[in-house]
Amino acid sequence: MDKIRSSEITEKRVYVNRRAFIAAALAASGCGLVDDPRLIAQEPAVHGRKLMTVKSALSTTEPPNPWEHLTTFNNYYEFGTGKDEPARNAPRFKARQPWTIAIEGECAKKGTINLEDVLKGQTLEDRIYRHRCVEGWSMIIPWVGFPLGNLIKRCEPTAKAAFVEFTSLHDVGQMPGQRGDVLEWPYVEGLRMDEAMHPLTILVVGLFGEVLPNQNGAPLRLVVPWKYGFKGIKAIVKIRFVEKRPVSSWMLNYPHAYGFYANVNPQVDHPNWSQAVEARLPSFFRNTKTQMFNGYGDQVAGLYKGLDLLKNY
Ligand SMILES: Nc1nc2c(c(=O)[nH]1)N[C@H]1C(S)=C(S)[C@@H](COP(=O)(O)O)O[C@H]1N2
Ligand SMILES: [Mo]
Repeated sequence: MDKIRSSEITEKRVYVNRRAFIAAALAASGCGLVDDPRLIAQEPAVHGRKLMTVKSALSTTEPPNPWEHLTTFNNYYEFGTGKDEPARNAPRFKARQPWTIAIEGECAKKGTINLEDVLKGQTLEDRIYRHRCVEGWSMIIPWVGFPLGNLIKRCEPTAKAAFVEFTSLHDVGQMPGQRGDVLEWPYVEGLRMDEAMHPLTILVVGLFGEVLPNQNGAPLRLVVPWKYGFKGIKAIVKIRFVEKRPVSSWMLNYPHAYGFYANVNPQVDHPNWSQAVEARLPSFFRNTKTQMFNGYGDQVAGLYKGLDLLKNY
């Protein structure tokens, strides 16, 4: 008993010292993404700044794609439609300090919240998820994040809040892709409230245990692993609770091809290609069978009982 106690004390002292060290490192570097000690390297990281994380039981055991790959093959039309363009154009992007998120609509706690306040009291988890892009490629991605539901509860949605709408930053000066009209800007996505509250749905601030690179959606993005990648909206600046189903950017611009649900479904083809198979990068051969709900059916199929998934795609 005594032994346990003294080890706890030691743990605590180490923890406190580490916090002090982190705070000092932050002051010295002056490069905080947000002014939260957990977001600053307590030790030099390979590509940037390391996060304090815990492992998640909800991770897949498949080996992740390497950092190089995850940060150079991206979809982020604000920085160009080429897969290599976000890696070239997004590093220049400067996230507003502090990064604020507007909380609007059907909730008691409307207002503006700083990212550092969002992160206060959150445990950041390493979540290794399968990622399936609607275009037919897939990767294994080690995200760092926390359940979106934790933030939603703090907003105290009203009984009328049936959906959650997310909006990305609109900043034509910093996002060259917004000068074009491949999509209407800003990028918008939405989830049904029960999808948003599902424990697999996370807000992401990191990759491979480090601070999220710009091309992957820094400083804050959504990840919903049983849906096509386009649901994973990047650079989130607004979260709005609504009664009616939001119209997402891809529904608005290409309604014949993109529905609201965007559940990974090998039986519903894109108008121009089959969704039955996928190319697991770095292979470009579509020889991996796509799984219903991207393999997360055991956890999420219950959300869609009674819904015709051939019509509600
Ligand atoms: N704001 C914004 N978010 C976005 C996109 C985008 O163009 N703009 N592309 C989506 C698509 S289609 C995919 S597949 C994922 C890619 O995320 P990654 O580059 O981090 O893997 O981001 C999604 N989020
Ligand atoms: Mo995608």
